[in-house]
Amino acid sequence: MVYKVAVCKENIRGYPVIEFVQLLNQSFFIQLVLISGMNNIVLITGATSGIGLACARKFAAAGYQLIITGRRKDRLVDLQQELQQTYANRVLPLVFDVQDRQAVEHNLNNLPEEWRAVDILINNAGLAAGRDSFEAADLNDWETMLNTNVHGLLYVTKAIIPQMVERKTGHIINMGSVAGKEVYEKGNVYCASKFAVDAISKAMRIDLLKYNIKVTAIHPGAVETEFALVRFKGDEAKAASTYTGIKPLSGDDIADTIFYCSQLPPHVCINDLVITCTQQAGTYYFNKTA
Ligand code: NDP
Ligand code: 8X3
Repeated sequence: MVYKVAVCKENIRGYPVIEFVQLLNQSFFIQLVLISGMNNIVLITGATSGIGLACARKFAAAGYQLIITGRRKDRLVDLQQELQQTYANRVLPLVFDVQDRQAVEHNLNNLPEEWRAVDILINNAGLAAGRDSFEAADLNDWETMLNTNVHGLLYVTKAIIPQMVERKTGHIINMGSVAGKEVYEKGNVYCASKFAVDAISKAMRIDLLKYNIKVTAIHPGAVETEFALVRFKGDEAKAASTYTGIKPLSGDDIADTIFYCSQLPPHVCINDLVITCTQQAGTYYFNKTA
């Protein structure tokens, strides 16, 4: 028999409740399902694939209500149905391109009343377009990366923070990259966009300090998602070669890490977290197997 036990968020973030439930579990052989995020709202940009999709599943499993965004409506609708059927969460899919300031503002400034109090914003939508030497790279690719990874993140954040400021609570989690810590050959503007995310995260943390808003930047190394396929514009062989000889991180690895950061007690904030697979150190050192 499965009993669903709803635990208020103040309690679940304190370990005693978890220990209490584990004790119950062991003593009375009762299978309990914790609903740690019940009533909390998480907004995840770029939830149609990879890290964002893994985050959506992770937070849904913990009972969060989810706002999921991306450009591919069919995937968002499928995900909404999957999460609602599996976990009975409320899920709001929003289809927009983060590069389009008007579309971002239209969608996020007109959220239904019950969706306005976003507790956690995961600024994940992003991409690399091309991997070319500076002189050969395509200006359109550069614009796409800057418009998505930097401007898009800013548009979304500006739309979401007013209610966090007003409520004096909230957690913003920005998706950086090891590419935002070290420049590598042919990484040029992708690296620049992630250096910008790093700087913006630091700036947010300082300016939003007075409002009790946590800001965490996550900087992964190679994660096997659709990222490489997008970067190499559908060239599957090139995309696959990104991960040859290593066991890369998975979207789930990053979702687990983000979830951990989001569950810490109110007085604890992980500022900056670099995470790679064990066979990677920084952006250019790999211990590849033959
Ligand atoms: P995926 O390509 O699998 O996912 C990218 C997501 O971003 C998709 O859901 C996509 O949705 C969304 N997205 C891209 N452009 C836009 C746009 N203009 N408007 C709205 N949504 C957009 O890649 P990952 O999951 O790997 O990437 C997620 C983040 O992680 C990115 O910011 C990336 O830079 C970062 N990262 C990735 C690493 C990796 O090795 N994979 C390592 C370090 C950081 P849709 O196409 O439906 O719009
Ligand atoms: C993605 C990681 O090293 O391909 O941000 O730039 S890398």
